[in-house]
Amino acid sequence: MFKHVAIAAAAVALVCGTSYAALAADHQVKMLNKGPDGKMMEFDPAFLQIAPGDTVTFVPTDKGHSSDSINGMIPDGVQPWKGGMSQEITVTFTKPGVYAYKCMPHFTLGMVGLIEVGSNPPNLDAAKGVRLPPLADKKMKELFAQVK
Ligand SMILES: [Cu+2]
Repeated sequence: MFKHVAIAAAAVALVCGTSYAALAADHQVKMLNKGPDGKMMEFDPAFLQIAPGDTVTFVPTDKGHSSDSINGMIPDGVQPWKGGMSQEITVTFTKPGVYAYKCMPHFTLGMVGLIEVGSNPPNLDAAKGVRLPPLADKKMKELFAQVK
């Protein structure tokens, strides 16, 4: 999966040229046993707003976590990602919208995150309509509140 994502990112860089690649930023999200606010099992930062073309690298600062997109909570036509346990994964985001993701083993403990690509995400209502486990739902509502 990581290999596939890397190839997609290379293809984007090739199509758009070096000037575009130079503008794109990489953002890091740490996967932690204990978040900055003291809560257990968190992505840090759990909410990110980025520009189309930017990448996000999920860093296994602590082991035993993963980053997987949540079905129905990414824009239509976008390829889902599944990072694998304790693996670093870099995902390129080209299409505007919201992208929600989870840590597979800690989904029910509320270990979820949200990335907003661009602004006024067209799939916001669709993403908000997806049912999540109670703790994940609570956290996701906090994250949705930060969408511009
Ligand atoms: Cu986790």
